[in-house]
Amino acid sequence: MSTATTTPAAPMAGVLRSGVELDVEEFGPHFGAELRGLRVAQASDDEVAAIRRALIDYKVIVLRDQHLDDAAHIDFGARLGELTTGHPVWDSGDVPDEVYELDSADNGFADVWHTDVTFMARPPLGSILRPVVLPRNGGDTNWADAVLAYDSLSQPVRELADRLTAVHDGNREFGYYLKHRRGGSGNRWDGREVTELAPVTHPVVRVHPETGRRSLFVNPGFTSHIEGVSEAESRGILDLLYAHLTKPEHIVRHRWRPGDLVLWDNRNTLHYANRDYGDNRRVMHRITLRGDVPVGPA
Ligand SMILES: O=C(O)CCC(=O)C(=O)O
Ligand SMILES: [Fe+2]
Repeated sequence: MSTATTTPAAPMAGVLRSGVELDVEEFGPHFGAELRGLRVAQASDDEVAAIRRALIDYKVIVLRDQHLDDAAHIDFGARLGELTTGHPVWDSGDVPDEVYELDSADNGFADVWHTDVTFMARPPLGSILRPVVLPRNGGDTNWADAVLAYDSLSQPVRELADRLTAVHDGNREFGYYLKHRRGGSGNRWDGREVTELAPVTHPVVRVHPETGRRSLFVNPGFTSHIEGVSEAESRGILDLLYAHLTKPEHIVRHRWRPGDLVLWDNRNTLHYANRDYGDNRRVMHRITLRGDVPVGPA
């Protein structure tokens, strides 16, 4: 059974959110939207609340022509929630503590499907990303809707997934870096300095704390294995879920322009940045909102 839609993006002017009339262009029925006519740097409290509501409704929100700097990026983020440090272990250098910089010239790529920082007990609620240097072309970012992916599984597989837990391990990606480039002292995360990356366990199906909707909460970037099954079973289950999550009809793709700002709900999406721009440079700045401990179905 497919949940695919071939409807072209349709403008849906005048969607009422938190008392504010938003000019919304939906990318799909429940996933992805551009909000038009907003200036986040000058947004009223009602507009900020409406943007946050739209983030819950659409999971990925695009705002064009914002042209923020780090300070304005951080100010806007802080109006949406509590900010974390940029990353638990990565040192982004000459940027504010809240900013995580991905610079292609410093091996900063995100060309593996992942959900941000799921290797910590409390992964971020959401992320807010803006381009600083864009390649001439290429470098689009893709997001996958993990709610739609859960809902479009067959019932027996949903029921299997509901009962599973998985280990997420940041050592594979950042362990060497933490030990050897940071001398074992990373950044502060969740009130503590990160000195090691102990693997954490999360439910394979996450219940969204605000909507109650279930989503698949595993990702190729950080999930190491499913607990309580054989290695071969774990590999097979994860491969099945990853292939399903990344079906084209579960994905929106964003072509960046200078001035863009994209927000995503990090509790029920995955993302992937295309590495298709040769030797051109691409620099992105991200901030993240503090999240909670993922909860599975009862
Ligand atoms: O560079 C991108 O488009 C996405 C990078 C990324 O994974 C992130 O900011 O969390
Ligand atoms: Fe990411």
